[in-house]
Amino acid sequence: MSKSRRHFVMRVLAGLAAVALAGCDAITNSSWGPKILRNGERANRGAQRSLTAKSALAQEFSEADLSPDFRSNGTSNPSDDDYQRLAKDQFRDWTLKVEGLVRTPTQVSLAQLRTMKARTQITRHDCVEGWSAIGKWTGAQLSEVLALAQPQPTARYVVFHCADAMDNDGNRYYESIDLDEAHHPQTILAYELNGEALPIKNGAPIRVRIERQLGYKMAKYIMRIELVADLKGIGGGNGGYWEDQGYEWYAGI
Ligand SMILES: Nc1nc2c(c(=O)[nH]1)N[C@H]1C(S)=C(S)[C@@H](COP(=O)(O)O)O[C@H]1N2
Ligand SMILES: [Mo]
Repeated sequence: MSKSRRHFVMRVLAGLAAVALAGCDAITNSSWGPKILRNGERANRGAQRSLTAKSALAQEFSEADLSPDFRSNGTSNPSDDDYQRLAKDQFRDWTLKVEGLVRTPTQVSLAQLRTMKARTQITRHDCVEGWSAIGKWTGAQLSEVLALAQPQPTARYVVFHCADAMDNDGNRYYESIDLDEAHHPQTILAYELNGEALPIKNGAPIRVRIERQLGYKMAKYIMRIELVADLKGIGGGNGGYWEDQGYEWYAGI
């Protein structure tokens, strides 16, 4: 089975489980594929948001639980020239741009990010392809970075634009979350994994951690953060690279 097919089947199964859990009768409509994924997503998001406080923390683990190796999945080294140039100097010339619906478009270097309020958390990463790993992540809280740029009142979503091209048309990996998720204390721009600089295979110089959602939300190789009112104008319009292939936008665990 191809990778995207396997990913897709796993999401269908998760969507069905969510529908069943919520006791929803969407299945009797015998819808299938992306439509049932969206039904599952609504039930899943609704159930999750009503059962848990907006600020509920994802489970955190201890050092003894760490996986011996945190594997890489998806892109493991973006071949794009601009990325390779930055990587050569340990990302000294990399800056994270924060723009879109903000009062103060901002750029921060890796050194600046490292001086900001940091959080360390040991969490489990679940990939829809059927593997999990526990890692210790350190990074700046996304809320702090957003505060520098001051989102405008019309901003509703935070979009992460990544360095890695996913096809020959130059479409790059991207992901998005809403502002609630962006302000969650465990939502961090991680620059360390297990106490070391984040390796290229896991998203150097930074990748986002969104601990209550599935692995594909955790964008690696982030170059630019854009605040928007609507996801329709970005990529295929569904809020993420995998979402544009039919996966759920709200990928709650
Ligand atoms: N830029 C980018 N981010 C990405 C991906 C990718 O291919 N490119 N893959 C996603 C998927 S499906 C998973 S499971 C995780 C894998 O993270 P890891 O490589 O640190 O294991 O990254 C996510 N973020
Ligand atoms: Mo994944």
